[in-house]
Amino acid sequence: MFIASNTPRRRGLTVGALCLVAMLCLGAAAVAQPLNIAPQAVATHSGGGATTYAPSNYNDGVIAAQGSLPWGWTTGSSSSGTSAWINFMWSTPMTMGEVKLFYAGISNRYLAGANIMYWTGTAWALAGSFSTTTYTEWERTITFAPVTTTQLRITNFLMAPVGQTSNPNFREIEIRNSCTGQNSTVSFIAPSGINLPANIPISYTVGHPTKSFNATLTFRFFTPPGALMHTATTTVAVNANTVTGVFTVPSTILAPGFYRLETTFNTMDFCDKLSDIVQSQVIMILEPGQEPCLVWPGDANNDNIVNFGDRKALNQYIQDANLRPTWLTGPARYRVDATTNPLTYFKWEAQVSVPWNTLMGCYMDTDGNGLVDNFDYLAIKLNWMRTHGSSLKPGSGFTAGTFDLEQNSPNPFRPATQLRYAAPEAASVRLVVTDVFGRLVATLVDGIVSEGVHTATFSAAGLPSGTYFAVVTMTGTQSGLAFTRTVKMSVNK
Ligand SMILES: [Ca+2]
Ligand SMILES: [Ca+2]
Repeated sequence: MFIASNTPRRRGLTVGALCLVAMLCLGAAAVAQPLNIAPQAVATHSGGGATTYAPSNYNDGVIAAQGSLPWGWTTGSSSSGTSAWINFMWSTPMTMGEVKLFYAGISNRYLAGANIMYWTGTAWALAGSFSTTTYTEWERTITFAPVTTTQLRITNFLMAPVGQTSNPNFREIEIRNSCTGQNSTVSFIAPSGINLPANIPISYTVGHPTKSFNATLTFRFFTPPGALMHTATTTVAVNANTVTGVFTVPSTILAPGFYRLETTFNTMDFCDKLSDIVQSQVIMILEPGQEPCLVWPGDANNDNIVNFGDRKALNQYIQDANLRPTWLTGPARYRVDATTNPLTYFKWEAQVSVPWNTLMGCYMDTDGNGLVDNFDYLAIKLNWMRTHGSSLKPGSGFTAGTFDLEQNSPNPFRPATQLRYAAPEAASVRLVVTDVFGRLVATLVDGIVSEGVHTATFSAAGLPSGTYFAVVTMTGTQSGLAFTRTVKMSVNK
């Protein structure tokens, strides 16, 4: 069998390749040849034995359509330099701009590089080259500035591991013209935020100025860590410059969270062949009525500053969540540069996150990976003592019907100020004041309070001027719901 079992199949097998497998080649001549392929070329090589291959030995009669060399073909005694080569020759000068190699490694030997040379009429000149350390790749397209010539030569083989001298094992070689066609135009857009249980309408545009064909659009939803959660496919008849449509995916198949919607357009490219164009967009899916939280990595208790208070809050949260696993896992955050910037989730800026089961969960997951654990101390360390101005929403109002802590009044103050807090049910309340380092300054409330609005007074007598934080922690005695809020207070002389 020509095709080894470990050789990956590629898309879009041409007539030539099918013939090659099944030897059903009689009809091939009647089929229009693919465009941009050197016709009537012959291949020779530098190895021992025969130096000229009749194209029909390997293929459907047009070697340049599917230039194929036998399995196990050898470069001969040299693994690099110019003494090993494969030539493609034709009689009428043609413009070439692309060589595609399909090769395979066996017995741990791989093609790690090669040069493409062209014949100027008097000498060989370099057209293009490649090298790789990804030895398991199976195909490589080398594009180069188009050259008009009658010969192309593949040479300067680099084999891996170093020292190997044979068996590049080309399954096929394709040589193409300079591909003067035109690419399809493609684009898509989906809403950046979706509230369940709505559907996700994906608007797309596909078009080609000169060709008609069927495009295949594949939509894939990935979680931030890269797990594929859903795939959908549609076919679009491209018969105009611009074809538009809407493909709808039910969002109920996805849990709330961030997703990267990757759309692959299999369309006609400038070489007049079908190839993939991949675009992506981020979509956030929320439960009805949910709003995203803005996370400052390291500010685990969301009080505007990263200090001891965050280490303590994280400790407490993990301890409280010991018997509540749903508190420790939630939707992972999404940063578009996550694959190229390993520190992106620690960057000191407001990062959008999908809410967790608990109010504080998304802040506690300081590194955004969807898990609250000891690794989240790292963001605290990296952003130690940093402050921001966005969490304290002054004027956002005080809600008596839910757990809440109001901005102190007056503020700034000297000597005393008042803090209102609300509990919608009897609750265990702890209201403390800390300095900017998170050190305890005063305990204002520590015990069970009844349902309703309460007021606590904080006296700064004897304390230096500066910034202080009032931190309230409330847990409903019936619901078990936990709430934490911090307000920043200024003590002035
Ligand atoms: Ca903090
Ligand atoms: Ca985490």
